[in-house]
Amino acid sequence: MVSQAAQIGVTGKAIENTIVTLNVWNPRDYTYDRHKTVDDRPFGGGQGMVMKYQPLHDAVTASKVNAKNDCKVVYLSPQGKPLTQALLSKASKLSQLILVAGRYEGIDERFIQRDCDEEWSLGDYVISGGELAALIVIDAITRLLPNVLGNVQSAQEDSHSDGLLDYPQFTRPEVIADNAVPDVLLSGHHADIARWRMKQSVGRTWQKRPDLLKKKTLSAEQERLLAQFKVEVDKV
Ligand code: 9WO
Repeated sequence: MVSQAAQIGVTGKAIENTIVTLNVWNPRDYTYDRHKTVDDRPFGGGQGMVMKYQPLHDAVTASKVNAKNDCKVVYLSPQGKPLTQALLSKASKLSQLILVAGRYEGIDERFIQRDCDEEWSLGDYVISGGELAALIVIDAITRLLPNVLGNVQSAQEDSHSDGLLDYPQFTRPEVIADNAVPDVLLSGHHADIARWRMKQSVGRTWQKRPDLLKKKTLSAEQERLLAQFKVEVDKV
């Protein structure tokens, strides 16, 4: 599923251009019993099954042949550290990243302790397996690699790279029903447009994600624009 989905779009192009290599290891290929068993019943009882240590360990070991020192093993789970653009940016500089996708009700804790360097979470929700989470990480990291996005700047200018949300975007037509594009964007005044966009970015972050603003120190200019934004909100 992961390799097929990754053939599409930006990740597919990056694979074609050998900017990134994607390999998939199936722990089932590292089992030695007739039924290729990767799961077993949990000690202590309870519902469901747990992934066994040995097939996971052997699959990760196999994926590490030829690995350099800057290779990390990351387990994707709801118990992980919340994933941020900063963590992704750091990971994009590694020569190899091994993403472990769990299934069933989880994996033997000793694999996380002994074989994984980090545990990452995409958010506080549960999905049925780690593969979809791995795809998201693969996509988010690939687009940060040099020469993947046409415009070198666009990954840096994204939402979250500076800790702020994006400003609103508009394209043709200029008017939809009674809803017109803000005048400033049609003005051709590049400095005014940049100021308006910065005001929208800090303003929207203040409105929608105040938690992000608390982590950030705004410049004097950004503080001024935010104050202006708040005044304009009050007027509406
Ligand atoms: C399933 C389950 C069923 C009954 C009681 C407790 C249970 N916990 C789980 C569970 O967490 N299963 C996980 C499924 C096992 C590891 C892989 N799975 C997973 C990864 N679900 N969600 C993620 C995930 C990964 C990264 N960011 C957010 C969620």
